Amino acid sequence: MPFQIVHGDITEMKVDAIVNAANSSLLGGGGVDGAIHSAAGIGLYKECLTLGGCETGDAKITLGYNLPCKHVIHTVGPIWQGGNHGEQASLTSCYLRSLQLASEHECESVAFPLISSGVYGYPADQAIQVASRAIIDYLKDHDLTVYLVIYDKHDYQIDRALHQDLLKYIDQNYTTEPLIPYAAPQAAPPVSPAEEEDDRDHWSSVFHIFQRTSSKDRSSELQAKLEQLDEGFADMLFRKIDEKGLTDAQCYKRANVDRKLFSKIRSNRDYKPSKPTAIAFIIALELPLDEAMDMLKKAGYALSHSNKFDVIIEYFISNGVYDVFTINEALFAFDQRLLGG
Ligand code: AR6
Repeated sequence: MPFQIVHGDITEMKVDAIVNAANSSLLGGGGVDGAIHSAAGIGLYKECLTLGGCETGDAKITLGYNLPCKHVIHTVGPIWQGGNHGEQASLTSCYLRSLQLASEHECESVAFPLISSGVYGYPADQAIQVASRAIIDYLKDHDLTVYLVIYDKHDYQIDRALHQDLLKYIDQNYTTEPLIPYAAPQAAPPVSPAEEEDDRDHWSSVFHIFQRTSSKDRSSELQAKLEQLDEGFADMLFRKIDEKGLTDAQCYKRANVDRKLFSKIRSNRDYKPSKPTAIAFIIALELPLDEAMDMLKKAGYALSHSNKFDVIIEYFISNGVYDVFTINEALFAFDQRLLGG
């Protein structure tokens, strides 16, 4: 998935590069900087000594040493001073410069912490917005997988009004009851050995007659049915892409789906996507709920009210919100799987 928000410790990310929220000396400090230096070991500190520091909004790159990543990109975020001192532009620049360095060093995957949102005091909700916007913008023209690693889940807040509205919708629509009332099976009455023997004889003769008389008819009937299959998921996807006048790239980028995965679907029309991937395409195509249900069915899925993920998706489609990243922010806040593939 090109852009993913994950919960965890950035020092454990197995990616090509992780980004460090450093200070201008680049010689270590507290927070994520301290965690990265202590996990990487003295080699990182020695290389940082050669870099000559770094300006706010800029970035420099080193090796990863004992970390599971190849590179560490060190960037210096702005200190929050109320928001009117160019903080947003500096923070955007941190993401952009880091991503440019990652591309120059042929990194295919990069993980960011929430730069400036700790010691430097940038309000976490605004820091997430700046980070997401900068990353999504960059991904419009670059093939890269980018993770935004949220260390403390409390830092993560979506828009308050959206959150309230979603809670209300979930409350009204989410049910843990099955949609069809469940009837417990009745215990079968005991069967005597003689009755069992009769039963076996009966079914075995029915089976032989069925096999002898109708196997030819049945196979041609089945053949005919197989030749008249309904349009499949991939065919509907490609038809809709054409109808909407989108290019393939526009579609998979809007869907937050990796180019390689999209090529797989292009070359194998029977490809069965995962449910979050199927929904990501539905969102990219901006399908109304009835068409969304139809397309999901073609991939073998449905939306149900006994699944929180489904209720959240239904909420966004019903409200005409077709931005995968906004939906993913909400899914993340409610601990659900994210869209894309
Ligand atoms: N993995 C991912 N994120 C983390 C981790 C971790 N292991 N540890 C903390 N965070 P901060 P800043 C999150 O203070 O605000 C340093 O001393 C944390 O929850 O590390 O840019 C530098 O040397 C927060 O959301 O960086 C500078 O002097 C985010 O990382 C100064 O702090 C950033 O918090 C930089 O301050």
